Amino acid sequence: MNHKDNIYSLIEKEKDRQLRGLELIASENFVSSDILNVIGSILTNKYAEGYPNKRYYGGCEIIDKIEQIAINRAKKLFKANYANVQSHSGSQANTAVYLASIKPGDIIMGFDLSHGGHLTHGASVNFSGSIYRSIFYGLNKETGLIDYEKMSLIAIEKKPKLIICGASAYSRDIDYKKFREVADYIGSILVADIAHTAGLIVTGLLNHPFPHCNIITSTTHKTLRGPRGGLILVGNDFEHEKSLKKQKMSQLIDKAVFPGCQGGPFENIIAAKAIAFKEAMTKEYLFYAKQIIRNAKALSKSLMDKGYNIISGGTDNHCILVDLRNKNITGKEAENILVTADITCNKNMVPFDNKSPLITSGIRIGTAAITTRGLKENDMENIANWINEVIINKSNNLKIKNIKNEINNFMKNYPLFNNKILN
Ligand code: DSN
Repeated sequence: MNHKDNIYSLIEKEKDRQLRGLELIASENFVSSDILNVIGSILTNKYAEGYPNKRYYGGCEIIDKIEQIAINRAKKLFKANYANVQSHSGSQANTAVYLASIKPGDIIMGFDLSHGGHLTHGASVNFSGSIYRSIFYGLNKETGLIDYEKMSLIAIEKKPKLIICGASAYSRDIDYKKFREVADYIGSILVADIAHTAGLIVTGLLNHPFPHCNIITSTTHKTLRGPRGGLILVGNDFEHEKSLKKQKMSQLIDKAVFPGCQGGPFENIIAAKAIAFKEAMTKEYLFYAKQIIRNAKALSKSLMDKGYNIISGGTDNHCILVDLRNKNITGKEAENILVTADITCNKNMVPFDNKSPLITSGIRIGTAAITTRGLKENDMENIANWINEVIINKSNNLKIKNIKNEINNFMKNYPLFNNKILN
């Protein structure tokens, strides 16, 4: 660290890093200036434990209105009858949903982490895999698609109390109806975690989990392009028996978020979520969401043309999972060498990977952030070229430096998204 560094100078350096490079991390994005301003507003000063009109602190009259606007917009955007906008993250949203709907020791069924699922879907290193007994479904080895048949057989045999669908690294759309059929058959609660794809779902570009799923959890900062945070939604509210007492699922979730697993809500973030929900209802956002998918399809095709193996042979969403096993490079090496050329992505397990999660055989690429910067389909061939050139010249520092310069000059043409006031 440079001895002159301080937090402000480091923020400037980070801003330069974000602007000059190609941001391909599938879970990242760039928020609008409105959202950034609201995150940095004085709303952060206020304690407001509880819910609108039911708080444990005085002086919440204005905060109540803000949170209510966020709730109303979330319900409208996701076609839900109930929304809780207080979860600090997607993981905390999932924590609250489990707390609301099942008991310690119950069986949950999730998407295998090494096939594209998330830690909170039952991984042994996560609370979800230690408090609950987890079982998993995964991909078909040949097609790279979710093996719905096997999922049904496992579920019917083990009868999980809760099934969670949704993914962190799956590039295809999800057939929620198939999950519903199984959930109905065994009487389990069905949850969709749409953290990655929320923005593509609310614009109608991907299948909507409602009415098939009972509950949706999400983050607000990936394709949805809002502040870093979580969200819980219920389509049709229903009575649920927990601890011999029947209560509405919406009430159980409210209690599970606060006081169940969180304290005071971040009202600056909740206000920023409200802005993001409104942005996501605009025509401009629909164009943006369509472009995310067009870019992902074009990039996936360009990489395949260069001999890269793409899991499932393409993508329906913002995400591309590249299997590097035919390229003589691990995921870890690829992530590290790409970052030296200012191409940021993350190493990722590929299905049936024989390498550890710290090494991996693949990388995950996403197009949400570069699409916000304004890149279009015809730029994807360039990006595929740069990725390929860096990987095949991994020991050639001069070549990589030249590519980095090319990328830095190219990205100067795409200043950060700056949208109009939409509050
Ligand atoms: N870390 C997020 C992602 O990158 O997908 C999920 O929590």
